[in-house]
Amino acid sequence: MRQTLRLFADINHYKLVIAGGGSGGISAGSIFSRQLGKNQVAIIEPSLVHYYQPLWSLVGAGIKTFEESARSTASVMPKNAVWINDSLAKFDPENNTVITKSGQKISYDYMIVSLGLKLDFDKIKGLKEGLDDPNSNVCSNYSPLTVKKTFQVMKRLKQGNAVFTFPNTSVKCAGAAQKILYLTEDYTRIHGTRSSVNFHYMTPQPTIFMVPHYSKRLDVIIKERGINFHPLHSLVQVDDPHKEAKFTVAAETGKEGAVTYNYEMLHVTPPMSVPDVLKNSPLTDLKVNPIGYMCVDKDYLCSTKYSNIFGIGDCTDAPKSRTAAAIAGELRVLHKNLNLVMAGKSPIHKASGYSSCPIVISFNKCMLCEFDYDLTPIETFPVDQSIPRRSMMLIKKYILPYHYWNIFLKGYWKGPATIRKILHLGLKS
Ligand code: FAD
Ligand code: UQ1
Repeated sequence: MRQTLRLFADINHYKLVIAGGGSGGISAGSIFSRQLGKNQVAIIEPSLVHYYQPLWSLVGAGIKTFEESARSTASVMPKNAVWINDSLAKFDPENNTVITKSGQKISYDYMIVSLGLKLDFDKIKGLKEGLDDPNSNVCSNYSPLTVKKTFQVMKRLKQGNAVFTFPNTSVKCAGAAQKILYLTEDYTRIHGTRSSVNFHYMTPQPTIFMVPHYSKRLDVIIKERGINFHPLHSLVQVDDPHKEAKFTVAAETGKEGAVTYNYEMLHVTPPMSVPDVLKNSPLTDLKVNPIGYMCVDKDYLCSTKYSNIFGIGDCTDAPKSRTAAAIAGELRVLHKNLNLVMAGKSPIHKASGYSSCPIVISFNKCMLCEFDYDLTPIETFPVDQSIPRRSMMLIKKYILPYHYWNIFLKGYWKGPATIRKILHLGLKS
């Protein structure tokens, strides 16, 4: 008891607390710490390293190095912000406080929640064992602990089945599950082994991509390239000693049951979930969303329960496609709405649900998908972006990484809406 009192004696107070210092937390922290001044914004982030996760699709194919995707958290921390290098252990929004794992109690006037998603490799039986064995052919671009192995597996692939999976949960960057499929397929063409390898893409979803404008084109691409598409298939077990991946097949296929595929390469997109600290907090409502996302108003991005709390990025229930690009769009709205709330007014600015997914189709071409909450394409460039292009690959490979570290994280990028308006002037309605 005495210990507890002593730990809670020093309550640090900040005007704005940001829970999680990933893509959303650092960029929002940059904007608000610039505006509010020194030591007014605290960012709670346990990791010493910040990753540019979108680069991992290219790291997995040997196009970029893992080191290029990582920088120290200290180096990306906004200079006016206070970095609390700890994990958040409890939200207490009724008292405008949070408690960290080490027992620090922190109070705030306003809070932004940006805790991202956690990877649940352990929800697939045998998957972790397969991933952990450096000599196995099981890999995943989704974690900093596994992404470096993908290129090793890709180089070893000379024949047999190459199997790529999508989980039965929502994920960050849904497109990344298939980017690595196209890159591996292209790699075997470049190295003369394509005719000895069978490619399989397995997903519980009914279509290859959720936006019809792009999935129509992807259907043509996979057909032309001889990739086998297996909708309504969920990975349930990996038996790496026998190089077997087991799937359940949904009734709608007419072949309900289970199937097993042997593999010489297995790339897994793991199931993902909301960090427990958020899932078990008053910021969610498991009756509204059983997954435990933070409940936000999808237009205004504020908590549906607490008017001084906002959510951004992968951990909220705003029905967008979860990407860093979506965060850029959310930042524009969150910035304006939180300023209104700070001035005692109600939020009025509405999010469109903009998201973007650069689907890398080969070593030199990329399809830059952009769409909103309704899955309607809203393309930045005045060309049909469903056509894979070299120019889009140059953007993905060179412009976006530079832009992430130097512009986005510093809070200077709020999505391409303005560029889109300029480029479309007179060309499209
Ligand atoms: P994150 O950036 O994941 O940050 C969450 C932070 O919360 C982390 O730093 C974590 O340490 C911290 N945290 C967790 N628990 C706690 C706790 N208890 N206390 C305190 N802090 C905590 N997006 C694109 O736009 N384009 C792409 O091409 C693209 N490709 C991708 C490819 C791959 C392979 C992957 C994995 C992702 C890709 N993304 C892409 C998605 C993008 O990286 C994410 O959508 C984005 O990083 C989400 O930002 P966030 O702030 O919500 O979460
Ligand atoms: C984007 O804004 C962004 O993040 C900040 C990404 O993450 C790295 C992207 O992948 C994309 C495509 C965008 C959107 C940018 C343009 C130029 C359309």
